[in-house]
Amino acid sequence: MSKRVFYILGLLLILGALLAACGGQNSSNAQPVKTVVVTVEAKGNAASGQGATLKAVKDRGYLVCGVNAQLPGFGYVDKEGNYKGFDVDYCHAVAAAIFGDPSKVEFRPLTAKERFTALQTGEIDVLIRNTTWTLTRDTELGTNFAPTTFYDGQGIMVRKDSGIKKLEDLDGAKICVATGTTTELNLADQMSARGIKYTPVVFETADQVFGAYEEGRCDAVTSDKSALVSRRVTLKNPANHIILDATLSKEPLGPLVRQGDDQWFDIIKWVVFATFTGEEMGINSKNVDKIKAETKDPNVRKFLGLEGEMGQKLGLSDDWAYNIIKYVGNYAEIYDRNLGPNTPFNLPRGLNASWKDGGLLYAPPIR
Ligand SMILES: N[C@@H](CCC(=O)N[C@@H](CS)C(=O)NCC(=O)O)C(=O)O
Repeated sequence: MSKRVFYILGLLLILGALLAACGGQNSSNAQPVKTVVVTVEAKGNAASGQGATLKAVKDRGYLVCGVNAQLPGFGYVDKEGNYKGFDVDYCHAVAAAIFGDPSKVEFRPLTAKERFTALQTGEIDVLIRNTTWTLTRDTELGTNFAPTTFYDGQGIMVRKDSGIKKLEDLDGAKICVATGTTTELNLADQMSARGIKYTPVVFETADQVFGAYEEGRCDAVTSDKSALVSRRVTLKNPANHIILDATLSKEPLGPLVRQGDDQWFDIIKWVVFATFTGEEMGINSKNVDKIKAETKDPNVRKFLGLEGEMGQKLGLSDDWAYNIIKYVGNYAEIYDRNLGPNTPFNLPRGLNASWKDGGLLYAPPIR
């Protein structure tokens, strides 16, 4: 267990003892509330405590962002050796908000199994790697989830000629799955709920999982539907594989930070909201300069840093959101660039549409 988790458990125990001693909130002999100061030691690059992460990032001169390196469209390394993808662009957006320069990022490739430890120990400042928000991860890992950037669900891919059409057809099947994922747990739950017997064939990385499936060592492969669509293009004959209609779970994917630095948590949350807001307001990387020069709309002026000092409230400069939109784009641009009709994935927006178009993306007001 990491030192951080240890300290957090310690804090909970002390708070629990205090509450017990005070007999709860309404007790007549309640004691004055004591402040418990817990020192959290973080190793590696990062710092901890209120405001410490932003300071560490600024002093270092770049953000350290934990990403996937094996998921085309989301987090991968292109032929020139550059990290690309939807999640990777969110790392660039954080860098743009802090430095006014999207390139000030160092990427750390992480497997599903490694990712939480890398965040807990301070090896990375933020994890943006197709990670599902769950209650257990929110409460037991010392991490906080920023708003969901991609609403997903778990799916199953099979060979077209296998005759498998629905979950029940997988009785007795071997199913390839990555360890340390919600995928592994959901599969077990869903199959046991339906009384379907199967053999999980477990690997650590996506390359191993999909490599084994391609070699025919499994009858099916399961992952987030986005990951299936992503990895299908890496198979020899993508058209020979189909994704079943069944959705086994909800997989809200988004960035996460360490607990203990609310300023940093706020920054990551509002970077995500800024990308939603840009789309809501019809402001994108192409028209942002013109709009900034001409607008009289107070909401747009606050968003673009012309009034209201919104950035300073986050510890950033007031053009933080302008820089995100200018250098990385609004949500629609980020989505289309990585997953849209001009990419091999051509993923419909679905739940990932703005609330204005009937989707789930909704940003609180910037005011
Ligand atoms: N969203 C799920 C699954 C995430 C996940 O890591 N999926 C696998 C799909 S095979 C993956 O991306 N593996 C890549 C790797 O670990 O290198 C979670 O948060 O647990």
